[in-house]
Amino acid sequence: MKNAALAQWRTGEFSVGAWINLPDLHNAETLARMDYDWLCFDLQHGLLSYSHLLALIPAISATDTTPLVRVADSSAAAIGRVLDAGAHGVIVPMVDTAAQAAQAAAACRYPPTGNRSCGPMRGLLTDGMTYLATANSEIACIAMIETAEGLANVEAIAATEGVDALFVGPVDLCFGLGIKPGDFANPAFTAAIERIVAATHRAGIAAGLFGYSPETAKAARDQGFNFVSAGTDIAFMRQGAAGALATVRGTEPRAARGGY
Ligand code: 3PY
Ligand code: MG
Repeated sequence: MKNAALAQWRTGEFSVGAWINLPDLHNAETLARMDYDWLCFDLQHGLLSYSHLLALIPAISATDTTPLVRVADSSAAAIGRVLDAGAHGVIVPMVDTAAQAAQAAAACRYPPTGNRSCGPMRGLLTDGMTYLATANSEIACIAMIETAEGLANVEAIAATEGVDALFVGPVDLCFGLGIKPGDFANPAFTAAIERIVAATHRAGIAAGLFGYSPETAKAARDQGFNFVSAGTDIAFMRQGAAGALATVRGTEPRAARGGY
């Protein structure tokens, strides 16, 4: 196996992904064929279940887009199952400590490096036994920094062996900082972002951000991030649908509510 997104992060190449919250094959395939570098299937918050993942990962494997999964937590059980289904990396939410980051990194790697248990259903199908030899260096472990404790420990988390990148969850980070959700211009938020990016630079790993809009995702590049999600499938649909309605009716559509 070859993890194209991880290769980009290792060489410092900027990459753009998208977030998948909907359990629909055609939806994921469409985005994968639009040249997104990676797609992240969200099992923490999205509307997907593990059985959806079993169809979604093969569906995009005909493209060069790297399949990542945001898991529910840093446990070996949560991480092992999605890697066995063919994910090339995991995004682990709410990482508070270096010990938690080390637990996640170990769950991503076979012994002697880590403690991942053997049973890579999809890897064996696509790569045969070579999978076992290559997986440790190709699977990406990405720790989310989005809590006050995670921010306090960010340098130690970034320096944890086996962590390939940090990833910012902006709204949970607002909660952690005690500021209004979405107040991304708040100096406390800006300072936190600078500290997180600096920690990744010092540790020689990549920095990623969940973009709540294409504009914030684009601005993240100038802030030193290496990879960003440009939006979610639901947001793309809402933006496209609102734009179409506005064009046809010639009036602003009702403010759309719904998933992020
Ligand atoms: C956050 O904003 O906290 C996220 O994790 C985005 O999904
Ligand atoms: Mg979050």
